[in-house]
Formats: sequence, structure tokens, C-alpha cells
Amino acid sequence: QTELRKRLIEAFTEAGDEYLSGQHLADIAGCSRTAVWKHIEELRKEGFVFEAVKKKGYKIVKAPEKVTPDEIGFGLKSEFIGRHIHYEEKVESTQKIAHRLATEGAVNGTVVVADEQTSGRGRMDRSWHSPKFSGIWMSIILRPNLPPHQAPQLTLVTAVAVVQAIEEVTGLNPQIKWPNDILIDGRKTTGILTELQADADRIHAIIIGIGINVNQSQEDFPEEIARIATSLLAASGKTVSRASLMQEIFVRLEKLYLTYLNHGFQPIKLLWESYALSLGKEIIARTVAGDIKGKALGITDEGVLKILQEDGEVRHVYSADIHL
Ligand code: BT5
Repeated sequence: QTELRKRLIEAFTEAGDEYLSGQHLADIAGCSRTAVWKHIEELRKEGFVFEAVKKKGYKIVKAPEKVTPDEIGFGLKSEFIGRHIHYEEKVESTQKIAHRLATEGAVNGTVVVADEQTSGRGRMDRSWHSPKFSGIWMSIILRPNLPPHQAPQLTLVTAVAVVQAIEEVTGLNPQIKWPNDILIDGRKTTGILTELQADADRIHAIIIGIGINVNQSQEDFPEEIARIATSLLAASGKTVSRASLMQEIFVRLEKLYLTYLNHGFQPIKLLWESYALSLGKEIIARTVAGDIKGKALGITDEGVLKILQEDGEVRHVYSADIHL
């Protein structure tokens, strides 16, 4: 099967700008036209973009772009985030690898990235859909000299950096849903998962997992998330270079991270609130201890969500899913 696909790819390479008819491809590959069509569908799933013209046939207009260290390193402007990149084509979860590398002493700013995750994770053991080549699936290892209770603030720092990078690269205007979702037109395009290696009073490593839907078309999403998810391509109509977006995220995150370490959360808080989706709105926060209903007032200087209940009491929410 892969041999056959290789022959098809070679034929397309030789054909250059010419279209190849289904029959011609079938002759080259020595299979039926239906089989050719199936292989083209497979190649599409791998990230190839085809142009199909009636009576003429097919042509490849774009090959999948991998996010290898070379691609990401070329033109990278950050000082430490992304300076060490661990790339794999396919992994269970980049978080898992990052945890291992962090234990083995990976330096501050190390990034683990993969073109596909087979069991990408969300919070609370939920799964994260991470198909081949169409998104950014990465984990960033940072080693701030901070107590563990400040870690949630770094999720918010990261969210601001990702929003700014998406704005810069695509011109879209994403919004943040507390604490870790980045939405465009109300649909989730990015999720952030922050995990720690720490003892009672110090963080050894913080592992920030970032999943961004980049080049999926809206039909590509599985049914369970089709109505709640979107990608940068689906929202903007343009394919986005994953490597360029990663570079932009590294530069923005580095800047905000240093601001945060030197000046505290206050400046980040202002930025975060300027991108926040739900401030001033009625929301329901689903926590493990039950629902809290009321108006989202903002976040505290610690990054904790404040909700004004109908009875006038202001509740602080440390961890929850927000429903609008
Ligand atoms: C998150 O969890 O949003 C954090 C996702 C972090 C993923 C990154 S990818 C790199 C790194 N390696 C990993 O293994 N993980 C990190 P949470 O707030 O729990 O949201 C999970 C929920 O989002 C799921 O239950 C689905 O409803 C939905 N979902 C799953 N995949 C999605 C996708 N690709 N796009 C939008 N929504 C998705």
C-alpha cells in the first residue's frame, strides 16, 4: 500500500504543474481507478492538498508541512523558548515526553512537538483530538523559580501569548474563555493544559501543553466536537504555516513570561482581561463541588475567577468549566 502511494507521489512530482488523470494514475500504480481515488483520500488525510479538475484529473498543490526543528529554527527570534526542540512525527502525547525530558534535566524553554498525537490529553483525563499535520501539538518546559500555587497564572500568561500570536499571523481576533480555552466566533481553536513537577514550595518544571487547530477544514472534525471546535483555516479561509505560528508564540510567550517574572501578574491581568470573552456576562461555572451561577466580574491578582452570585456574594473559582 505504501509502495503504491510512493509511486503516486513520484508520478505527481514528475508531472510538476500538469494534471494527471485517474486512468493515467491507475496505469502507473497498477490498480483500479477506485483504488487511486481511495489513495488520494488517504493522502489528503496526511496533509496533501489536491486540486481536482473535471476531465483533466488531479494535481498536488501543497505537500504536508512537517514541524521539524529545522523548519522551526529557521528565522526563530526567541532567546530561550524553542531553542531546544524535540520533534517526533507521531506520539501518544507530547506532555508525556516533556515530563520525561523535564525529569532528565531538559533546559528552560525546551519544546516537544509532534505532527500527530494518538492520545492527546485535555484536563481531567479528557481527550484532545490531534490529527496528523493539521495542528500544533506541543509542550513547553519552563523552570520558573516560583511556588506551585502560582502555576495557574502561567496558563493565563500562555493564553495571552497565543492570542497575540494568532492575531499577528492570521489577523483573526480570538477571545479567551477562562481559564484555558481560546475561541474564535465562539468555537474552540486552542486548549492549554498546564502540569507541574514540584515539591511543596518550589516548581521544578512547568509543562505547558498547547493544542491549536490550524489547518483542519470544518468537515474534518469528528462529530463529538464538530459544533464546538474550529480551526484557523476554517475561521480565516487561509492556510497558516504552523512553523511560523510557533515562532510567533515563542517570541510572545518569552516576552510575557519575563514581564510576569519581573513585574508580577498585574500587567498580564490587564492584557488577559482585554481578551476575555465572558467578563460582565452571566455564566455557570461547573466545579467538582457543584455549579456556581452568576456574573463574571473578572480575575483576581492571582488569576482566580470572580463570580457575583444573585445573592450578592462574590465567589472565587479556582478550577471549573465555564458555560455561557
Ligand atoms: C484542554 O482541555 O483544552 C487542553 C488541551 C491541551 C492539548 C495539548 S496538545 C499538546 C499537549 N499534549 C497533550 O496531550 N495535551 C496538550 P479541556 O479544557 O479539558 O478540553 C477538552 C475538551 O475539548 C474535550 O473534552 C473535547 O470536548 C474538546 N476537544 C477535544 N479535542 C479538541 C480539538 N482538537 N479542538 C477543540 N476542542 C476539542
